Amino acid sequence: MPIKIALAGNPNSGKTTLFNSLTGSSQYVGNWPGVTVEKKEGRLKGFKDVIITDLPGIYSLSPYTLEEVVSRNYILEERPDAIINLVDASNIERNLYLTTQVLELGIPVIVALNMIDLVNRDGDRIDADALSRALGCRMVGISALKEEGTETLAEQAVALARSGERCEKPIVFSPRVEMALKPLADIASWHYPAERVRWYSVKLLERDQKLLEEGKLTGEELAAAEEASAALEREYDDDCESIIANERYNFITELVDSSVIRGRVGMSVSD
Ligand code: GDP
Ligand code: K
Ligand code: MG
Repeated sequence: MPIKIALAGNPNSGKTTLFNSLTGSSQYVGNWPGVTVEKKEGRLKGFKDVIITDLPGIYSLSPYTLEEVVSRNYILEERPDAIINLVDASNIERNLYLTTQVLELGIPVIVALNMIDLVNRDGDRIDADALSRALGCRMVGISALKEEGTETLAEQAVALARSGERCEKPIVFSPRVEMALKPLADIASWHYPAERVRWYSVKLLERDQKLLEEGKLTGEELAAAEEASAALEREYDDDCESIIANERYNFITELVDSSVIRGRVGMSVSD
């Protein structure tokens, strides 16, 4: 069985540039089953038995766009051995929103901080070790365009895929949200493998339509899940999807504040 590695990231994060650099000419392009979204796969240069899949560009793993559904179905059904989450490091705050979700899928993840050439050009500094510790996953700085760091990334991704080592769950949500997730995790653990319980409990809290349509839960479980969501919404006076999204953003804002130093900050004095 070949090793499968998926590339996931926002549109314009450099996925295709990286994909081309990693696979060279050994690519095949088709469509994802049933939809006209382009599917690109290729063999990793220098490795006989490693297949790279370029997933559609997405901002979130919610079920609203075709690209999101294709990406999450691929990840949940095909179970790649590892995910390379490509992050545009010059837009790190926006890009890490998807990262917090990818880390919940129960699949080994390595984050590639791409466009590091732009970060350096602007004199910004990213403390990749601090980010890596807070997110609980490996992290490599690269420039896909200049093909810098890409070999290291490929080697680390393959090693990660072979080891099957999963990331530690970052502490993203508040204690109150964690309390709401607890009964949902108990329900999810009856229906899904342990490593995927986190993903499904968050999706249950959000009343994710695609998940509810799967029909794995009993009526009683659905009612209990609904009550957990409704109770949280009463307390926050907001809907669960927004509550979860806000907590992801808060987590990322704090993380970026403490791990990214802007070289341009001093410029504002003169403009
Ligand atoms: P995708 O939408 O994720 O497939 O992104 P693309 O690979 O199409 O890249 C989007 C744009 O970013 C293109 O203009 C690339 O040339 C550029 N790009 C990709 N990687 C880098 C990088 O490491 N540094 C810089 N400066 N530009 C990059
Ligand atoms: K761009
Ligand atoms: Mg692309």
